[in-house]
Amino acid sequence: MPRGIALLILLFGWPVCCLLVNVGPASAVAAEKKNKMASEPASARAPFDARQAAALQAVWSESLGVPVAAKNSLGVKMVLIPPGEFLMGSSEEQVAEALRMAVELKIDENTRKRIRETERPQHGMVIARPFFLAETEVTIGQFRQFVKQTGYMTQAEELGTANSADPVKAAAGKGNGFNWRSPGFAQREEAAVSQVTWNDAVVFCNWLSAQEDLPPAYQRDKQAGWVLQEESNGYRLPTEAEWEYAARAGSSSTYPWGPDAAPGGRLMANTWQGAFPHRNDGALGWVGTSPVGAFPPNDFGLVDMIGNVWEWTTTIFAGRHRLGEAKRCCTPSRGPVDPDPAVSQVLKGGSHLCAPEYCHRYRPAARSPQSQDSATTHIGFRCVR
Ligand SMILES: [Ca+2]
Repeated sequence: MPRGIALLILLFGWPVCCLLVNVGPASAVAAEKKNKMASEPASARAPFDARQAAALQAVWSESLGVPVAAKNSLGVKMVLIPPGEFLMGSSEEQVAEALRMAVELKIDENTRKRIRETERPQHGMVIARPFFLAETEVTIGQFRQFVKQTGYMTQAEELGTANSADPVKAAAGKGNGFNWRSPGFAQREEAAVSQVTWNDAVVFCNWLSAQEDLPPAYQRDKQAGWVLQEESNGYRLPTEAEWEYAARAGSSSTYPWGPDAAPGGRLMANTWQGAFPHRNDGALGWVGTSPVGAFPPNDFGLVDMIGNVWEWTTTIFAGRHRLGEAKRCCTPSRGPVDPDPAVSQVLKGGSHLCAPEYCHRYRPAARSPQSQDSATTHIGFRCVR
């Protein structure tokens, strides 16, 4: 018996493993399907714990014949995320709790409205196939390699402006010269890159694909701009569903690590510490972005999914979760695509600028709209393939 299957039996019992030998009708197509099902491990079904997450990764790793985590050409560790089902969005209880907290902390009505509306309704989501997600956000050092090789200029560099690192001065951000090299605070090569637009992120993903002779995930169309190539296995930005599923890593709690933001006082993510926006004590001493991996990993082994920088996704923002759309997610929906101020992409995860009394968004269910041409100190990205 393969070691992975034995692990599944140990953790989930025989009923789950019986799915591995499901029998279908006796036609050629059904036989092929049967063989596929017989050879594929069972999908994950949230909630599951750290031990189960590791076992699922191990059994899928064995089935696919690839490591659970392996470095790519850029030295980025790509982590195998097994397919599975989970509840996406916030439960009614979690929304009520977030709103109770919002009232207590006197959070503005706009933020309350977002919590009240955008994370609902909670709904089942199926991630139909395994994928590989970068362990970390793209770092300054990695982005520098891309720029060095291509001579690429980010949109903020071309415009000569980006948002200010100081939230108090953010409104006066025109012509400030901030960009990924100089976001407005000191940063190390291992820090998450920021001040990059959705467009910059797409170009980076295509470059990374080219490094590995993979077809580009985005192709430029004169009318439509960047168009996602669904059949490509190149690097791209994750869908919102992929991102949330990977960030939860089996957890159904408010935070991936449990119900409390800082269990026992332990900081779990790079979020604003202090009285926003006038005093920032820095999370673990990091003011602004932190080096990736400075905070504990989640149960899939991913770091900084919550906090540090918000992360671009390939999903277009809608005010509520659209239940009418196909539930079997993984392949992103087609489109949008050029940097268009009128189109907002979903951001996930919250950032170093997120304080409880300001946004309370460093939760996997939280989502924020951002126009494709925005470059700010608190938005970055990671790639998937
Ligand atoms: Ca992040």
